[in-house]
Amino acid sequence: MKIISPDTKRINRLPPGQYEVDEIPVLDLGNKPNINKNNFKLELSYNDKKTVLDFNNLTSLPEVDLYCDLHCVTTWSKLGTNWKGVSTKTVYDLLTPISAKFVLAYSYDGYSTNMPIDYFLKEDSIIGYSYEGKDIPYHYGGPVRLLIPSLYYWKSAKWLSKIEFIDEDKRGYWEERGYHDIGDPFLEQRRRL
Ligand SMILES: Nc1nc2c(c(=O)[nH]1)N[C@H]1C(S)=C(S)[C@@H](COP(=O)(O)O)O[C@H]1N2
Ligand SMILES: [Mo]
Repeated sequence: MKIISPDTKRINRLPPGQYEVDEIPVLDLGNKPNINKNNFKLELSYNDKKTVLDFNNLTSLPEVDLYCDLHCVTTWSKLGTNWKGVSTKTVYDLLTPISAKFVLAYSYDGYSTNMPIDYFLKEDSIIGYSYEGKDIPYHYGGPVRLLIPSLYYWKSAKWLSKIEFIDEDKRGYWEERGYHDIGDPFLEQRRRL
């Protein structure tokens, strides 16, 4: 299934305060996690419900093609990127029935980031494993990264390790340091006020 991110259909695709780049900058904490397709595991949890997927389990789920723009809070935007992966809804449904209100995503480099469940479950939110027709390069968060095009790019956790579904919001790495709990680029939700 082909998913076109709704924000790519705006007349002005560039959110306020952003400028366009050609190459996607590499931005992360600088820890280099030892993770690849062979040792990859993704844990899903909600209270005491838990499921673990390896790379093959993940890529056996229905595949989606995503076309989206990326907006980093440091003001660069990359327009028109192509990814493949699994819809976040597909993965969420593996734990069904649950009624979580928030998500905290964790990564193999110690990173984490939170968001409301409705952003996590948007049609263009995916768990990605391919970028521009190839495996996601390690420096861009491969083998598997989260992609939440409706929010600033810090919500798109690279080297994804765990998705915790929760009822009460819990802050991730940048959110604990003052960044916004939602982070909609078109509303310029950069820092908490
Ligand atoms: N695991 C992990 N994911 C992360 C980060 C990080 O430090 N660690 N940084 C975030 C930030 S601030 C941005 S802008 C994007 C950058 O992704 P890129 O390096 O592929 O451009 O990853 C996000 N996801
Ligand atoms: Mo960022």
